[in-house]
Amino acid sequence: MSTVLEQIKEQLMKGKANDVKVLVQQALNENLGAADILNKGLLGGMGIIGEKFKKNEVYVPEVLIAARAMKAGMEILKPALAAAKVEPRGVVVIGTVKGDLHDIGKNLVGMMLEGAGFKVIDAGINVEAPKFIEVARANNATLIGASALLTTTMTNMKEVVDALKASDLAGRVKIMIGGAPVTQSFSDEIGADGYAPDAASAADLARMLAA
Ligand code: B1M
Repeated sequence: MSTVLEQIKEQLMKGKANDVKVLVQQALNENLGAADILNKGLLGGMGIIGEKFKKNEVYVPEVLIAARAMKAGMEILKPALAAAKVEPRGVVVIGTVKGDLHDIGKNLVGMMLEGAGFKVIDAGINVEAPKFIEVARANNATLIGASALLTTTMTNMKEVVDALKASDLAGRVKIMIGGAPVTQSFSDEIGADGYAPDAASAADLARMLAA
């Protein structure tokens, strides 16, 4: 792999946003393909951060600064991606369910999904089931990602699953869930398509569900 792509990966993992910007521009000047800069450079670095996060080798702050560096690199890369017609892996609508105002984990999931090549539409916090469906429909989404941090609000995830199944998006859009009190058995019980325990696993799961 080209040295500049390795450097993008390394500086992204260190969260050096300015260096990542300069390196992405350098890679473009060297006529490296936009898809390679994205996949082997930026997403490569975010993927490694995700794996380290799963193994508790890095923590939330490191993931946040790496994601910030990725965004900085994306700003430079976006026009070249558009020109090369590199499409996102899919569109994911994320939100925290009705009654729940916690958004730190949801935002982290959004960043890891972007780091995995998805376009992320953030529906926000306290999102009612019909709004998830509306936003998914309006954005031609591939996936819905619902987050809950309270035992009293995780039950509202079933409303989102049921609303999706009753809608015209049934069978076309999948739903994954997560958040501290959520488990795989709860996901099975309410009929979601998948559960992820952390943000990096959410990106893996999204890749699988969107394949
Ligand atoms: Co709240 N709160 N809180 N709170 N709060 C908890 C969750 C609680 C465990 C604290 C406690 O009592 N020990 C407790 C819940 C108890 C329960 O239900 N079992 C609690 C409570 C009770 C409350 C209030 C009811 C308190 C009150 O007012 N009496 C109230 C509820 C408000 C509401 O939502 N309606 C409340 C309010 C708040 C603040 C506003 C003060 C603030 C939120 C600020 C914000 O989010 N902007 C807050 C905070 C910060 C917490 C704690 C301290 C931290 C949560 C957090 O951000 N963690 C939390 C205690 C704790 O966890 N130590 C607590 C870091 C974050 C990175 O982790 O969100 O778990 P997490 O996300 C992880 C995974 O869960 C997963 O990936 C993330 C990254 O790896 N994940 C997904 C999350 N969403 C996913 C979606 C996926 C896949 C994976 O797919 C779509």
